[in-house]
Amino acid sequence: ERNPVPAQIDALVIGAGVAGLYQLHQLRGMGLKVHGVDTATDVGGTWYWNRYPGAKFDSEAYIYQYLFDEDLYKDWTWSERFPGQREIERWMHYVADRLDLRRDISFSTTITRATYDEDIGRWTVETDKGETIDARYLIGCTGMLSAPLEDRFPGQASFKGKIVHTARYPKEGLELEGKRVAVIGTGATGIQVIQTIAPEVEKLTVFVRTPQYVLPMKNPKYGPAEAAWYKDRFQELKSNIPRTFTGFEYDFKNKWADLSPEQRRAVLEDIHADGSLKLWLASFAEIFFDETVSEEVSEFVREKMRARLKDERLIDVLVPKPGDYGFGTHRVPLETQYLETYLRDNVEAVSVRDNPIAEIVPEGVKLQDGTVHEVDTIIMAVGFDAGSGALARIDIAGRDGVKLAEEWGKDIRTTLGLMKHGFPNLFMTGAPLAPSAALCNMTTCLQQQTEWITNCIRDLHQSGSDVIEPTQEGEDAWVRHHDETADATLIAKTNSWYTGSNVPGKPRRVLSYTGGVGTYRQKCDEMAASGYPAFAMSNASAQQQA
Ligand code: NA7
Repeated sequence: ERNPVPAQIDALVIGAGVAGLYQLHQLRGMGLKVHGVDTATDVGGTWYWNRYPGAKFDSEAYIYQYLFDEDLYKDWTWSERFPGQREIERWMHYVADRLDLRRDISFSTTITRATYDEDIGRWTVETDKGETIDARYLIGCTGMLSAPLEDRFPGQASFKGKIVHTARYPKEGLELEGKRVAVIGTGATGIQVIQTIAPEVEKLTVFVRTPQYVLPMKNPKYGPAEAAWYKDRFQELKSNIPRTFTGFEYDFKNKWADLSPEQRRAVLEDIHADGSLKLWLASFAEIFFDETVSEEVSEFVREKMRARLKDERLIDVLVPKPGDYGFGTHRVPLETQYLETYLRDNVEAVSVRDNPIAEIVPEGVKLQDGTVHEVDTIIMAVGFDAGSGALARIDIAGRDGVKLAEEWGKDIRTTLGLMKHGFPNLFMTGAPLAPSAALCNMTTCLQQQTEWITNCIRDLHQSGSDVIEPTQEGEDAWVRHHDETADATLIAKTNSWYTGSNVPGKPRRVLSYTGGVGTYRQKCDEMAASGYPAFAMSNASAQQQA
């Protein structure tokens, strides 16, 4: 049964994933009348939608959990270091049950339009069910990587077989056994799909455009000893994780210049053997800034990859080339026997770097040179309109009827990644110019962002106001700081969803704040402690009464 949406509330939370659930819980705890909506039929967000074969964490499960409630944390036990989607989804259900959240969420409900009324300082929000909600605050917990690029190729509708984007993989699954399957894309998603389905399918054809740096995952099962090991450290995790550079349990400790070549090699080998993202997020911070260090660490990873692939043609297709881009300037995927998958007889890697996919035809995938790869099923692991995509797909009109999609279509700007000038009382999480999936363990960042929003609304009310909006100057200052920080990194020079270059026409900007999770937190805290100098506050209710 779908919960009806209330007509008038204090806050509407869009999205029932990691951010939305906690946001709802906090605002409810504050005594606000708050309601959640989600297009999905249940909670989970990313972990509801991404049910493709092999979907799993690349963050250690015990650091992906919420840290705001010790019992909530300790009463859940993971089965392995990097669990899969089913288990993560069960965890999210556990959270929703424990906090009794579902009663305040309308599922199967999509927000189509939101219009700000300046006279009353409130949002009028419309759903696809024809309902209207009048809300003081609109909070987009819509996800950083939740707007899939579903219509990627001409001719998709003509395909005779099944064609799916990984983030819309059907709940009941797809029959892959005995099928000729194409996977397009070798990002974190494609890699998980490829290594998982290869043994099942008759033939797997992988279309590879940009080869990836990959790191082998070590995924031990967790028993009572491991559970005790992380649960006993709850307080330590709670105080350390939010202060690291990337919101993981580890941080950069080594300085490249302080070590000899042998010592550097030893550090890299040691960290590589950890089988986690540590080589990326806790080896040498210089990989993000210094071309020489970047190249040396990149070569270290390429060497590991070449040794596993052996075959020269596969190496050519699957291993990044010097000068392409550096290790860690794109999202680094963890993998399990991913490279070895290409050594199987039923798996073919097709490079589409110089001979791109031209269109989908009824029989399969057609390349620019006219070659058609005939397949029964196409799995598109082609990614997302990251950061701005999810909110921009809603028709949001702020002050003076200004449209968010149009603004972001010209230039993607926010203040602290939490609000946008021209859009009073619209808060967002996982949004552009805040730390996010690019360089942050998502739960760490989303907890901090939702907590900031909650505190902001509390401060606003305490100051006798009910409308808040970043000033133009405030926003300019954040964008400037963000850009200066981002432009000092090698990430700014690369092409991927990190810079928006995966979406044709999207204005280019490093989408994620690169100054570090701990630093960002400090800046957010200072903004609040100093009375929100980058924001203007007012009281619409009082003005209305006057
Ligand atoms: P990504 O990382 O954006 O990867 C998308 C992949 O699809 C990537 O290999 C792309 O190649 C490829 N792609 C996209 N369009 C095309 C076309 N037209 N032709 C060939 N190949 C194409 O998305 P993921 O879902 O893997 O990961 C997203 C995030 O989710 C991930 O970072 C995690 O944080 C979770 P390209 O590199 O553009 O050449």
